[in-house]
Amino acid sequence: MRLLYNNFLYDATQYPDPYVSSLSDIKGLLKQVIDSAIISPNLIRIKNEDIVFDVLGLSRYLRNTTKGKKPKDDAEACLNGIFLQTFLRYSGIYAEILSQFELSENDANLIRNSKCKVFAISTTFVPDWSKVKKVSQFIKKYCPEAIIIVGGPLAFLLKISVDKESRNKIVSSLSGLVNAIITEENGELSLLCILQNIFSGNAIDQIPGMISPIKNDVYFYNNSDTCHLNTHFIDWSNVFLPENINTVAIETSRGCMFKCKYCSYSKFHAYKENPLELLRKEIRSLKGKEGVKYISFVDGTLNGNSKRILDICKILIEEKLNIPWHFMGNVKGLSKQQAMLLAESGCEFANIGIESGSNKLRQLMGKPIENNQQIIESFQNLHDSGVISRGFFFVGFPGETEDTVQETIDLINSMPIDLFRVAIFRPRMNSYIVENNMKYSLEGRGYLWRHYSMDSVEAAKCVKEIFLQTKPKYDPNRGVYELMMEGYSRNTAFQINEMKNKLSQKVNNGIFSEAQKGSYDRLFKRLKNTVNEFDPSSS
Ligand code: B12
Ligand code: SF4
Repeated sequence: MRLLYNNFLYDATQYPDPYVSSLSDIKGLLKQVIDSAIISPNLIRIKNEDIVFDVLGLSRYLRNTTKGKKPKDDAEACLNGIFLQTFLRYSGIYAEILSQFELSENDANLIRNSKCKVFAISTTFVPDWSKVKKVSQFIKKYCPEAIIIVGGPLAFLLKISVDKESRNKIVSSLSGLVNAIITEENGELSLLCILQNIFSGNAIDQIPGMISPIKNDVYFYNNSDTCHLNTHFIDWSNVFLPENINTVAIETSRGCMFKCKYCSYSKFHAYKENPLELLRKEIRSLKGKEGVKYISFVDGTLNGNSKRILDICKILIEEKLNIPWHFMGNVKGLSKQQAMLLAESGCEFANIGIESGSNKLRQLMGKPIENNQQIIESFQNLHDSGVISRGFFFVGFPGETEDTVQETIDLINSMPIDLFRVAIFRPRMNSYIVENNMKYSLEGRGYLWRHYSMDSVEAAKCVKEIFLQTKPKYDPNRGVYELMMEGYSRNTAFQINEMKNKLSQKVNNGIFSEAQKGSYDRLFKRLKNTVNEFDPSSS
């Protein structure tokens, strides 16, 4: 719970905004955002207990209180490190992955005792530079002679969108800690070049594609280096997966062919497809890989190219991999044939960006969806083929009003959707909308913003309204998928999630009053029985 709050506070206070005059203003407004939206759809507070849960936490709590067992947290293998490790191996250089996200005391020992003195930090999941500084300080503490190289999406932004003054500030803050910042879209070639120079005892302060914080000099390539996705595939039989990893990520293309105006990803990454023969080899290498229960395709829009997605499904079928998978995609071209092949090849979840039930608002967003009928038909196709459909919406794009929110509610209630999520709009740095903020009278960042038709506090209230006025199909983070990963059957996972949603809806509708107490208690008891009927922790 605290983590969630921290994320919110962090986000807004990081970028104090002209339209709120003081930190207490920020905190006050944030509290309104949080109180309006988050407690209801994502979390539930259990009566007489001062604990707030998401659905996975709740199911574990109910089980643990009766059985006293503590389940482990599973995790997904992230591709940033694995991809670079694979690339370096192809070039004859051995690299080890130290940690996916946080560094622990165990890592401190590894750093201290390691013979290796070159460390690469990836910024793939890092939203700001303070984290890079913290990680570099951690490494230097245990290995003062470490050579630290930073790369990935945040570093790429230094080249393409950060002004000179801000760039200098960032770079100087890393002076004495970081030896090279690779600013290429991919950066593998620069990394290889730096490593070769280190191994042959040469200086590394003037390599194309990097910034040297020591000299505060920039050596950009004129053209971006190429992405090695076209020539390399990840051979999973050679990748070490820690015990808690049950899902592997696969990327078959980079960039996205669409240009939604709120998106910060597609703008700088031209769409590139990986040859499917490499995918076939990668899939083959996964066969029999221990511990892998799931595949997560991380392409921006896996089914954006309607012909290619059929070929991908055919490869999965021909290779008889038999591992369930999920993807992020679009309704465009999601025909009966596509849905059938998705199902036959093991696709379990289709995560589809819909964003809004208003045709007009979607057009303003530049979302490649023709009309609500197209959404309904494609979800029907998924439903008929047995793939779980999960629709993603958000509230607050400029132009959003109470009426467009009502259209979203009406669409969710009228479409054959299995699960959905609704988020509050967040203006993303480098998206079209932020770069053209004047056009929308858009001010603010993170979860604190306002524009000509709405502000984030109102958007948060609308998220809650959508949750309260729709069927109980809301799927929070750590929801149905994670319950299934824990061993619950699809049916049971859906039941648990629905009951949690109904409970949250009742709580928000004042069911805690004495007169309605019985209804809450009955529902809670049923939830408890369902959770305990099957005990995944013993499976
Ligand atoms: C999948 C995904 C997730 C999944 C990850 C699950 C998994 N199993 O991997 C989940 C849902 C968990 C997730 C979460 C988040 N994500 Co995310 N995610 C992605 C996504 C779609 C794919 C990432 C990926 O695997 N790419 C494939 C790999 C091979 O590419 P790569 O990591 O970019 O690495 C290449 C280059 O960047 C470079 N490179 C990377 N690191 C380094 C380091 C060095 C030294 C060098 C030389 C090169 C280099 O080389 C690699 C090979 O070419 C990207 C968007 C995208 N399509 O890339 C967003 C993306 C990475 N996510 C993003 C964000 C912001 C987040 C969150 C912070 C969101 C949030 N607010 O909670 C969280 C952070 C999670 C955490 N715990 O810290 C942003 C990052 C922006 C940035 N850093 O500037 C991205 C780019 C999306 C966006 N909005 O633009 N995410
Ligand atoms: S489809 Fe998704 S990844 Fe592509 S531009 Fe739109 S939001 Fe971005």
